[in-house]
Formats: sequence, C-alpha cells, structure tokens
Amino acid sequence: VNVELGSISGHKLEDADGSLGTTGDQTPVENWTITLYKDDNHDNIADPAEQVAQTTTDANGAYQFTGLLPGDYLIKEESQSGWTNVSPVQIDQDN
Ligand SMILES: [Ca+2]
Ligand SMILES: [Ca+2]
Repeated sequence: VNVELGSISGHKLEDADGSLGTTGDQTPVENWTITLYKDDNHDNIADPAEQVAQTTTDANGAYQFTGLLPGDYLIKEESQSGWTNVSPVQIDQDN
C-alpha cells in the first residue's frame, strides 16, 4: 500500500504601505522563520507537540516543505519585533 507524499510552499512578502489592496509594493523577505504543524487534533491551533518542520525563507522569500503525509497542516510565521502582520500569521492547508 502506498500513499503519495505532498508538499506545501509559499512566499513571505513585505508590503510597503501595509495595504493588501495595493500589491505592486510587495517585496520578498529573506531569512524569516516558517514553522509547519500537522494539526492532528483538528482544533486549528498549532500545538507545540504538532510541530513537524521548520525552515527559513530564501532570497526570493520562498519556503517549501516536502515529503508530507496527507493531513491537516498549519503554517505559521514567526513574529518579529518592529513588524506587524497585515495578513494572518497562520495558514490552514489540507494536504
Ligand atoms: Ca500594499
Ligand atoms: Ca492542533
């Protein structure tokens, strides 16, 4: 019996004016920590015990997690002082 392994990827961007309505002012952010959780108890909360991987964004702001079993995953970015989020810090993604 086999199961196909999946992947989750995305980009971390800085928005110059803090408004998502204007997208021409977004630039990649490098070296930002992104953490992947497998939400096994399906409560949409990234419980520490559910952490499965961690990475940092590359020069293009890109991150990718591979070799993932099917499941309900949460992707969470770290918070850094001096920055605030204008889109959710946590994304829910079925894989
Ligand atoms: Ca903008
Ligand atoms: Ca959970």
